[in-house]
Amino acid sequence: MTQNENQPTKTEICLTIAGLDPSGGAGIIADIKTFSAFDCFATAAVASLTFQNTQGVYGAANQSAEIVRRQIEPILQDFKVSALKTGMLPTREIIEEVASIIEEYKLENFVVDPVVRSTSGFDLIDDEALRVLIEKLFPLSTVITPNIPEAERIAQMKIETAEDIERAARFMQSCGAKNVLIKGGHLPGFERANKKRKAIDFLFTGAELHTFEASYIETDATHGTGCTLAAAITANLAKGKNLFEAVQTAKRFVHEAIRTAPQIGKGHSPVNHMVKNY
Ligand code: PXL
Repeated sequence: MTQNENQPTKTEICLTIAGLDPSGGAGIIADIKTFSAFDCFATAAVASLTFQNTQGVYGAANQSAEIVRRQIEPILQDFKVSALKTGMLPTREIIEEVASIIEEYKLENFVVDPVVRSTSGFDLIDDEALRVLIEKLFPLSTVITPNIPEAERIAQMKIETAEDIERAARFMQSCGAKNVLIKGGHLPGFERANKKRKAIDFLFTGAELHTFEASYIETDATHGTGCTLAAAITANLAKGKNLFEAVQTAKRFVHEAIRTAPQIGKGHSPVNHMVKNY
């Protein structure tokens, strides 16, 4: 492409409020790359600076609610943010601040990834903060995106069957979440139609249930898959897709991102956030 072919670009602006994983696989860096992969302009506010790599999370410097607000307000005073997502919000104070900012600025297209624990078992939120996240952020959300362990902790029940998934989703809707996407990737052997393991996600919208299937990829390259899926949904909502289309596109994107993961690091490799052709 010659330089004259470059035209001013029309772009939607997305915001992530989440943890920073300096090793680049999860959190804000995953979100920024994913927004960019969908040609959205990425903005970000750091709720916690984590210390980690592909092998584990070693700690986190949580930010104050004030520091979080001071990052977000100048962005909102300057830009029209078309969609936003939250990831790791470690404290009650941060969650309350984020909820009031969303209300003050009347932000729409809000994806809540209720991040609870890292794959390696590090607690990313305490019980009180989780309770406030449910109470304050679920009612403001367009969709929430728990995986099975997160849904189990939120609904305080064991999830093993399709009925359990539905019960957990209905509970989360009763807490104010309009739409609930439960990611079934952690369910070994669930709904095996033809013996091949599937990664099935369940989207509950009002009274309806949609399922999204992909073949299960046997791999360790799963660092940041949740962040990447939620960011991809956010970008697609920003671009005007409806929730069903946004989830469908995001699911295909993450499947290909896992399949083409760079296989770096000694632990769980990050996925390929900039994957093409999904
Ligand atoms: O995948 C959950 C997650 C989200 N955000 C940050 C993380 C992790 C898991 O480690 O570190 C910043």
